[in-house]
Amino acid sequence: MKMPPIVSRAFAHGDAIAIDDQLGCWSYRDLVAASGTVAADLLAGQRDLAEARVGLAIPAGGLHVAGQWGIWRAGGVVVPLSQAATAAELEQFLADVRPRCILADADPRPEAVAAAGRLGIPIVRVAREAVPRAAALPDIEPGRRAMILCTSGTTSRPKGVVITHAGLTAQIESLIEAWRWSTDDRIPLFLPLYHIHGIVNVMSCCLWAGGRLEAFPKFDVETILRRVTDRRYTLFMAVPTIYGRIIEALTALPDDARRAATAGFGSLRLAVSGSAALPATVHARWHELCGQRLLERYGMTEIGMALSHPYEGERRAGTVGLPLPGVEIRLVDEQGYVLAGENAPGEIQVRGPGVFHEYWGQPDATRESFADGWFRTGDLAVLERGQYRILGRRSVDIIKSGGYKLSALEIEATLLDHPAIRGCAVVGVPDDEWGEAVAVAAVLEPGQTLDAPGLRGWCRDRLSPYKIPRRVVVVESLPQNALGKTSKPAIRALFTDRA
Ligand code: MCA
Ligand code: AMP
Repeated sequence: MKMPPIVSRAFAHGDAIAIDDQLGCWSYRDLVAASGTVAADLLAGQRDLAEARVGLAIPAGGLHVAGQWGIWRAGGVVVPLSQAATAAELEQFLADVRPRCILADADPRPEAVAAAGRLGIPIVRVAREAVPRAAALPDIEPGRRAMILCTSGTTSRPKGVVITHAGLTAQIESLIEAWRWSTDDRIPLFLPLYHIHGIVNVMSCCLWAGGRLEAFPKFDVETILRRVTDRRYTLFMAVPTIYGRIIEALTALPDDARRAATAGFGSLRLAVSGSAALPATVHARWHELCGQRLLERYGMTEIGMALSHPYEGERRAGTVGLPLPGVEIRLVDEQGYVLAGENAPGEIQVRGPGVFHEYWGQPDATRESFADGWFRTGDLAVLERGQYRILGRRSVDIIKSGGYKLSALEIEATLLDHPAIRGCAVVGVPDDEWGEAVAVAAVLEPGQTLDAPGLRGWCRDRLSPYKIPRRVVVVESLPQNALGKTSKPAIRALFTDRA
């Protein structure tokens, strides 16, 4: 029988501890057994789910993995659901992907229950103490679809990124090799499990290698400082906002506690930053405090990880290194010419077995996102002294905040429903904590007023917390460019000039 490779590897890891979570610890054997029960229940006598989509709304931990592997073993496609999304956001994504059911633990988020209820999608509870069940399981060929992730794009509606089993395997094997994962590795998992960073780089690589994962419901700086001081981990992966918070917390500690905590971080064999640009100041301060150079890497939902500082060698601040194993990179200028050599900026295009399969139900968007078989990332970079440096994004409508990719157009479409707003333009503005913060310039209906706290309150049921505008400016009219379109650079200047 052909199993998803991560599951067949788990058989070999046997009684080794795979996960510590709120429910205790799970051996690899436990995960195999629990995922077999999930698969048997999902199949309910059927031979193969034949790529039916199944939502996954279980917080990080053994039960989440049992759900993910169970869906795969039954022949289904995993659709991880955001743990931060509002019911309206979930409903939009679920209506597009149409899962046959959603796996949840005993206490699903009300937002997921509401969205599923409105669409008539059943919620299936998964429990650790479920009576073990087994079923004949289908062969899982590598080319089959494995996962659909929700991503923001430059259109206002989010898209589903479809990744195959072969794609996931390629992404994982590349990182295992480059970052030297082994059975001795121990890593905390606090990143959300609806993005590649948490799902692949941390969770799947660790379980593939036979390492040990400690799962937390979310990032909490005090808990992490304690655990790192106690030398619980060998590896650490996070977004720049989290490194910024750790530095702030370390700096505020009394001398003795700081020395112990920084020695803990310094003893990690590797600490990786990614999902957004790591400010050079954070890179330098981390080195000053912990005596260690952060490894920065660059990736995207559609391609997995593409570029990385070397494991051994120079980790230059402001750069993201070179292509990872199995990944091909080229830079292309605006006329479509492939750039050779250094110091010529162009769009990053990527080719390799880890690149996604398709945008769910959007063949045109899929076709348009490739040029001669190369995926067009929309990110600009330059090769300088042997390493790539990211320069920014082509589209002003993509915002990166706290490591999350946001669509300015999606946020604008929601804000236009606000009774006081006649027109608006959303931009990302530089922010020390979040990388970029969401800001909106709004034109109001006659006689109306608008302030940031009031708008935040109104947004709470409509947008995930990180999409809610932090800064608001009311304008008479939106500045326009020479073509008569809203000028986003002019709108950004409204905020940066005031800062
Ligand atoms: C939350 N808040 C924000 C933001 N997020 N304010 C401004 N900008 C934001 N982005 C506000 C909330 O509304 C709330 O405000 C307060 O901050 C605390 O919110 P909370 O959700 O508790 O925040 P947190 O738990 O402290 O979260 C910060 C975080 C989190 C840990 C940095 O954002 C995070 O886990 N980010 C990682 C995302 C990630 O993994 N991205 C990978 C995707 P109030 O108190 O007023 O309500 S990218 C990817 O996968 C690609 C492939 C790649 O390259 O990696
Ligand atoms: P997502 O679509 O959520 O996977 O986010 C991918 C985007 O995050 C990329 O297209 C980049 O714009 C950005 N990104 C990821 N890693 C880095 C990095 N190390 N430096 C700068 N930007 C990054």
